[in-house]
Amino acid sequence: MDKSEYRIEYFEENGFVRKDCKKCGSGFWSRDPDREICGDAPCETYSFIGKPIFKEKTADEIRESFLAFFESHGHTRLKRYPVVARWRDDLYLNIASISNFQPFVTSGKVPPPANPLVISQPCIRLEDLESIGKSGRHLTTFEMMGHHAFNKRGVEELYWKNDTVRYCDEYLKQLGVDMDRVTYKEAPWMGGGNAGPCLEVVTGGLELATLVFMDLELTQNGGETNIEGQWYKKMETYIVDTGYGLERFVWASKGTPTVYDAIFPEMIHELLTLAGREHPLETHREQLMDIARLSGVMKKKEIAKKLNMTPDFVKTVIEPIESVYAVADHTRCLAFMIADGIVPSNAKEGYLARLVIRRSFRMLKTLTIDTPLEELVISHIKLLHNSFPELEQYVDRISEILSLEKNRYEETLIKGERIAKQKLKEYRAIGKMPLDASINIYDTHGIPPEVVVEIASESGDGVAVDIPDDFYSQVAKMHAEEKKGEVDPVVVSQKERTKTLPKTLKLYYDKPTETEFEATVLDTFDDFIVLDKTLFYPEGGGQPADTGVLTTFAGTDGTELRVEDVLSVDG
Ligand code: A5A
Repeated sequence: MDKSEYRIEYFEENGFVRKDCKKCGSGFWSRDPDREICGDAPCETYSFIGKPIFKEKTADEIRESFLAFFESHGHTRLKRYPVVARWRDDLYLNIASISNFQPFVTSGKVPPPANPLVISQPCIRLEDLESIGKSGRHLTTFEMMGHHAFNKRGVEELYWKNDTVRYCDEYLKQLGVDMDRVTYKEAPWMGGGNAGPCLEVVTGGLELATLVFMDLELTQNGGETNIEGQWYKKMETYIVDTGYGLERFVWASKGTPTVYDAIFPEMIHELLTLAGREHPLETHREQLMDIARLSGVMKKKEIAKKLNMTPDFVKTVIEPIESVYAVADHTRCLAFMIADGIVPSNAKEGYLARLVIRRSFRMLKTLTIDTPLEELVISHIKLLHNSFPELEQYVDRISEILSLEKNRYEETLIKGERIAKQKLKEYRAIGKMPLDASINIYDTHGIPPEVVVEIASESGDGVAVDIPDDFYSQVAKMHAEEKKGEVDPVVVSQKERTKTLPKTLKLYYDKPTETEFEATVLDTFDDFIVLDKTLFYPEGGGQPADTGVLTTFAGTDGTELRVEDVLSVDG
């Protein structure tokens, strides 16, 4: 990206200097003429741990100060959108405030709901799933505070780089941030067929926000700008897309060892009490603070080496608190996911919810906590009372879904043992089970790789199971990226299985008001039942599936099965 993209009047008028970072080489802007590194991790360690960047603020205070600041500068405040991105063909979860307006507002086809606007949008990102609890800064669920301006050349031109940087500077100043220690790092941005220059706003080693100036679109045959081998051209629209990480601001204001300690200390306390443990902040305060300062710069293994931590210390002090942090995070994620309408399943966003649920079950087990997950999620919802009172409406749904999921999970583990043993036998000759086999076992049968490893070591067959550290991030990424509607492995196996069956007769068109019917079961597999006819309306056209109950006939044992999801597979 051309350097001239970052020649912004505001920088020149306010005494900023441009430098290239001595460590990573990135260009950055700073008020401090002596600064030599960009200030971002991993070039700089966290300097705010134990030494907050500005006066302590709660999440509610930060959110309100941000929304009010931009309101006072002519922006309209919008309510949050759901965390499930139902309006997108390419995403299941809402990953950024700008996602709310993609693709039709950003492409200029539909006018924005207000312009300019400001919002604090709860987002969910699962690609860092394994880092949650460990990195100290990643959350699955976080609020992205964003102000957006949708400009159209010659039609409506509101503001661009200069005002965006000025707003950022003024907002940080208002919070009491030491402005000599703030750097704006040049970091070209691209995603979803668009691109543009971007500034990362960094202080004390922490990236607080990114300011994206989206004005390029991908072209097939040459263009004006080449970024990483792809050609882009200027769009008719040019969009201010900013993202300020709410939780990171709260963390910076508290200087706690992790963002988790800053955001949900009550939840952490509750989990530690249930696990009969103490927070290492009480037992090993200095060590924890030292680890925290290095955690932006190094991996855990390197920190352990540098600080001479014994394997026993890591196992008995660090790993348990990391699991506590992760469960506290996951309960917040599940509150939003289920309240916003996701039902755990083997496909689409339901798959992603199940991933988070099962990861929580496993960590609760290692922490020896038997409190049902639903109770913990409900505790977290109570903590969110001021910010998100709407979540409270869904506690019954959450209880029902999560207790069912627990039963399912236990059944899967029992069934899993048999399946895993069978699969391991197939690999006895080569002595190793490859990664795609583990992914396949997880995807089609829901059996976690840890369970396969356990069974492999018990069976004495000598089959090594290859599980990378980021197994769950990989599967989450795979599922989040697979385009909606595009065939995934689960759908392929369903199609294969149902190929020889007759099409199900759709009773709901002729009898739209009826709610009871009789049918014959043609096949069952995994969690699915195939019927010869049905009143259950399947998911489609953005509408969720019907739910209900199937009861076996009189004369049999009258078993009741709950129908949670309905899919139509080739009719
Ligand atoms: N659309 C652009 C603005 C965007 O999404 N930028 S971003 O990916 O950099 O995110 C903006 C800000 O959100 C980050 O600077 C960070 O403060 C916060 N953020 C991003 N991912 C996060 C995560 N997993 N946990 C906590 N905060 C996160």
